[in-house]
This record gives sequence, C-alpha cells and structure tokens, in this order.
Amino acid sequence: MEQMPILLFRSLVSRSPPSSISKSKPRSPIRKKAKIENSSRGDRATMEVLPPAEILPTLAEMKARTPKPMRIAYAIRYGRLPASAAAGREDVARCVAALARTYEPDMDDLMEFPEVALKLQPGSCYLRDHDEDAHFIRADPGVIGVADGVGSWRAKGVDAAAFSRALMANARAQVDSAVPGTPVCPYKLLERAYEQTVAASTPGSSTAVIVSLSGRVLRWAYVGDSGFALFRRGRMVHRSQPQQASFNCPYQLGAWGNKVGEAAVGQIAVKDGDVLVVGSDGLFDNLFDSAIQQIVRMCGELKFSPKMVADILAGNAYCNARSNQDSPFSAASRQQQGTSFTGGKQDDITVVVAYIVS
Ligand SMILES: [Mn+2]
Repeated sequence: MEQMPILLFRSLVSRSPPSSISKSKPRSPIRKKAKIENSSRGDRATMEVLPPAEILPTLAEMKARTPKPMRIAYAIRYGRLPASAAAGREDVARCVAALARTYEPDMDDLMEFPEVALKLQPGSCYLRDHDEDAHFIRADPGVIGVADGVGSWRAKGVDAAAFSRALMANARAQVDSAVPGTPVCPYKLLERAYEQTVAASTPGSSTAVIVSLSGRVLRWAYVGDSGFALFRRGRMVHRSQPQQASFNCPYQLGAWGNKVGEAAVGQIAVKDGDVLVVGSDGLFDNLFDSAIQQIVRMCGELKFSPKMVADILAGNAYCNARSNQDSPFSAASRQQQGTSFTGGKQDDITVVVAYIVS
C-alpha cells in the first residue's frame, strides 16, 4: 500500500491534533548514529517523531481547514478505516473518489508560449540541523537560490556554512543591483557568484541551485543535489536529476571542487497554476517524489498558501529523517552500496515553494 507522509497522516487521520503530541510523555533524544544502527531491527516501528515547533501552526491550520469528510477519506485510503466507513456518506465517497483520481499532465502545454508574463508567489521553510544551508528569494524579478554547504568540512575545522552563505549572498546582491526588468540567467548568476565567492578565499564547498522565471520560461542551473521539481495539475512534470561523484558525495562548488561549467542547465515553459518546489537534499533525500507530489496535490486542493506547502513538505521531510521508514536516501544506499538500513538523513532542510501565477 502507498505510504502516506507521516505528518499528513498524523495531522489528518489521528484523533489528537499535532500540537498535543508535544504534551505526551518525554522521549529520549534521537541520535543519527543510533538510528542507523537500530533501524534494521525494526524496533523503532512505533517511535513517534515530534514535528518541529516551527510548523505546528501550519499543521493546526491544515487540520482546521481540511473538511471532516476529506479526513475520513484519507483514513480510508491509507487503511486506518475500512471502506465501509464511506457507506451512506455521499460527501465522504466524493472525497475518496477525488483522492483516487489520476492526474494527467498535458504534455502539449510544455511547448506553449503565450504572451502574458507569469510571476512567482513564493513561501519558504528552513529547518536547521547544522545550519549550513542558505537560500534567497526574489519574487521580483523571479529568482530563487538554494545552496547546501558540504558538511564534511566541519571535521576539518572549517566553517561548512561559509561557502553556501557567501554564494547565496553574492547571487542575491547581483540580482538586487541589476537593472529592473532585466531577465536573470541562472547560469551567469551562479558563475558570477561563484567567482566572487572564490575570489574572497571563502573556505568550504557547496551544492547550489538557482532558478529564474522570466516571461513564461523557467530556467535553471544547478551543481550537485540541491534541486527542484515542477508540478502541473497535481502531477510532477519536471524534476532535476542530482549530480553525484559517488553515494552521498554530490558535485560541489568550491575553490578545489567542481566548476560552474559542470552545472546542469535547462529551461521549460511554465503555465499559470504550476507549482515549483526548490530545495536542498534535506528535502529530496527524505521525501520520495511520490510523497512530494501527494503533498503538493493535497495542498492545492485545500488552497494552502506557498508558505504552508513549504512547511508541510519540510515537516514531513524532518519526520521522515528521524523515522524508520524507507527514504530516497536509504533506497539509494541500498541500491548503490548494498546497505540494509532504513530511515532518512538528518540534515538541514530548505524548502521554497512558489506558485506560478499571472
Ligand atoms: Mn544537505
């Protein structure tokens, strides 16, 4: 059976609201090492992961805004209630049907270039672990950047956040000093920001993604596993493919790292109503694409703001990182190195969600 993102499940299906979880009896702190060592024994199956305090208001609002028939429908879909719970409830049956609906992206739309310019309506959530991610958002002229400082510098006594922060600060400053109305080329922006960051002898290294919207075209440049996904009518229509040298070792920008010339670049025509999700690997290593899509779809149906979507995505990634559920990280490790652990990757989680609107 399809797995429901933990927080959605708890928030919508359980009787107690998420905010009451923190009132339950105290639990021992969860450490990453212990998690990986114990995970194969399955003894964390009933472990409860507390949602991060930052997103509790969003979870409470999500619960308040989700109609009861829809909550029952989710409980049926994910096996918490029998299908018979919809008997005689036309409202519940309608919600069950809505959840089962298949969304077909209209691929012809990808080639369409109508005249009206679109803009970004953004919101973000940053849940810190070592606080080495950095990001910036400029709704006008429509630029989003996310960078993730490579943590292994920490062991060498280097500030692992230095490169990601300087890279994003330099990129943001470039955007802010540009002549208004000038379209932003993500590759050139990343290149200049990188050159400035290296010229200042900034230590460390970082993965990075920059996306820009001008007119009706979304453009991108990225190095490593900071990435993005684009959704149309509830369906993922594009997803960046992480660049990595080996398992858990992404391409990275730095004085001695990969160069901007190795960046993946591209563009895609977008439509009014599309949803863009940009994030660090703290998001993409902890939530499968299917779960991200499910959350984007549900939040769209409930008319949530981009900020709420970002909170819910980040909150689910946070809980998955600390759970014993399989994750893209554990699945990739199994595939690439034959390991058997399940669970996610405890990490900084940066999520920027932007609605593309006219
Ligand atoms: Mn990371």
